[in-house]
Amino acid sequence: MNIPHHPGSAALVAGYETDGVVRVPGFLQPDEVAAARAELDRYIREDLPSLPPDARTLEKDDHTVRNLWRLEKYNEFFRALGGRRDILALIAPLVNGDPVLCAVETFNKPALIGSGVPPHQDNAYFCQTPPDMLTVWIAIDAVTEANGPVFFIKGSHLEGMRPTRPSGVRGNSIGLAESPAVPLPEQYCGLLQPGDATIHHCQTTHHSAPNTTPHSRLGLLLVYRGSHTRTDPALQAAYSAAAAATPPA
Ligand SMILES: O=C(O)CCC(=O)C(=O)O
Repeated sequence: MNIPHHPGSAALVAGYETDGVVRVPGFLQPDEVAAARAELDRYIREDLPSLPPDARTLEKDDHTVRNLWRLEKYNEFFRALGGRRDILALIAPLVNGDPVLCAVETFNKPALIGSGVPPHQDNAYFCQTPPDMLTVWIAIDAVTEANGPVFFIKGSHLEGMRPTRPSGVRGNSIGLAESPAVPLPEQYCGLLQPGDATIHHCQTTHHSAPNTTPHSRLGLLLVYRGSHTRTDPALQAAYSAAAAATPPA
């Protein structure tokens, strides 16, 4: 990781607090990206077939991986990555406390068939109060305008939780009841080179389009909360209902 003035870069913290999303170039070095990719390939090939269904969501072909879930539980390499001291030091000021690794997962967005992600706020899934929780979204493949980048609405994290509805999308079961009013050209598009990352707040509205290109758009996600957060029963009830409709959520 090569972040100016890390840990606790003032610019990074200020950008995150104002916008609810920041870009971190070079979050992983090229050799670290290559190691993560190799381990994901091996894990999908050798481990995934014998793991429970909650380890993944498949695309509509019922074969290609859309998401890997719970890598922190099922895989030592990714549990160790999520526990790296330099990463925890970067995250601590953003979650206003001691970071707890909650999830390591992927959004594979495979070539040609990668499905879209409806507009949502992650805290509809995480259900934490106060909302001191975030996602580090690391590009393993290049993310281009064409292959389904994630669009974020800057500042939306400051406006609280919006009404939700079940989306019916496998892997993203709960979405916003109403589409965001901000036009796409005014949203922040997370264009990334391999190893770059974005960090977004759990209330930041975001979404992505399907990938119709011949280029895969693999993202590796590390999710953290502050150790002081607690589950909000109202958010949890809405999430459980949506997840039951399209398992695993
Ligand atoms: O990778 C994507 O397309 C969507 C990612 C997402 O929804 C998230 O990071 O919470």
